[in-house]
Amino acid sequence: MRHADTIVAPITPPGVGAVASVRISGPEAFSIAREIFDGLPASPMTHHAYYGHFTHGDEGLMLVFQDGHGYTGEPAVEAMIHGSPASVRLLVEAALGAGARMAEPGEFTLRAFLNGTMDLSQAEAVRDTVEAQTDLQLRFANAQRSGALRSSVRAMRAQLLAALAAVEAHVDFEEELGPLDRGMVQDVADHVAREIEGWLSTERAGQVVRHGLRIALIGEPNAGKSSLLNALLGRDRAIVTPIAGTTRDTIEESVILGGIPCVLIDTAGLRETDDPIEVLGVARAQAAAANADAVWYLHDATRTPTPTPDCDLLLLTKADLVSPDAPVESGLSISAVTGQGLNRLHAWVAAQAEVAPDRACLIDARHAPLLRLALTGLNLVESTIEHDLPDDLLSVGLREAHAHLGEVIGENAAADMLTSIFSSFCIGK
Ligand SMILES: Nc1nc2c(ncn2[C@@H]2O[C@H](COP(=O)(O)OP(=O)(O)OP(=O)(O)O)[C@@H](O)[C@H]2O)c(=O)[nH]1
Ligand SMILES: [Mg+2]
Repeated sequence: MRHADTIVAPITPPGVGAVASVRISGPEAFSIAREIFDGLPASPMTHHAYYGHFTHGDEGLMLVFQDGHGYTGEPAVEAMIHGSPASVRLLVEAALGAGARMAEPGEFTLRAFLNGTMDLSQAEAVRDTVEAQTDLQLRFANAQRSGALRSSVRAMRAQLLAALAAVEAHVDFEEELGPLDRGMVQDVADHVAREIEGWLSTERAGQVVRHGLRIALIGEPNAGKSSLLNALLGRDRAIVTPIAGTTRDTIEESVILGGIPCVLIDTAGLRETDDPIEVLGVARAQAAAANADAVWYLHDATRTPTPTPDCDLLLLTKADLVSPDAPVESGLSISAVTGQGLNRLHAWVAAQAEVAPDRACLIDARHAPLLRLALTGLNLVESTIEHDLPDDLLSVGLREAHAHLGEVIGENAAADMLTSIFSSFCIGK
């Protein structure tokens, strides 16, 4: 798709820096660049930088991307100037005066998608890449940006399309072609379903990497919840005393555990009580447990074991007070005093985001529901074969799976869907 207008925006963050960059993209990018900059030759080479002076009073470099190259896939330049807010503003104003229009948030990437330099899953991964805060977020975003999901989806769609063509040919020309090879259709449906299930098995890890984990620390009074919070934070955040019922309100703190951004929620110890303040605290603790992604139940290992309520991980606290010969209960022994076992808590969190080393991961919440819809189409194919129903039902199922997979990569994407996806980008992306 060719765009009629030329857009401009800073592509570096606002504020003071050594260097700032402004991108101009569209059919008039070079002529506008020439009006505001004196260093561009008559036939600039793509991926080359030219030095010169800008009419607004700065000097710097102009990077050139010829049509079909560069980020947006259309003629574009990127000016590198001094990172002064005034210089950036004046350069953008000069470009606007020369006929450019201010770019909307995400509009450069929208053009890249519409010009075919990337599919929708890669465009989403661009957003995830620039927003990545942790190593894992960056690694998974990079895998998706390099096209891991795209190539898998395209291969699946090609197989579905081949099966669909065979089915439709038999529906239309049954007499000439004889009966359909349903075994072939079944094989394609099985194979694609397995591939989709492989992706869906990474959904939780992807969500954990993207959004992190909210972990509620739950247990009886004095179990050591606040001490564990402090030990994992590495600072004295919550009040710790030997008095049972010290913590009343919930206390939330962010911390990176095992490379994953976590929110730890310290809570009031669970017990029957007449103290009206503590009653409210216990209710908050129960609500925190219900709303968390994971519940760690802490039990004081120096006390007799009690039935453990439903939880994701049982922690036996105060391991430093327990003789090494004491019978070992099932659960992870930790000590907030000596730090014993804390590294295993980091490992437990990291394991929540684990996928096979050669696997990319579903990181965008938009993708898993579409993949599940595609699976529904494949289920229709399988039940049609199983119950020996007519061939047209095979077409319906294959078509459905093909279309929903297409939505993942933005095939035939509706304008309003694109608007909603790209509006979540920042200016200049
Ligand atoms: N030796 C030892 N003492 C600990 C450890 N963890 C906690 N304690 C002690 O146990 C007592 C209770 O600790 P807290 O962290 O306040 O327990 P809590 O679960 O937050 O208690 P509430 O807020 O009352 O529900 C304090 O005296 C702590 O010093 C540990 O690992 N080793
Ligand atoms: Mg406490």
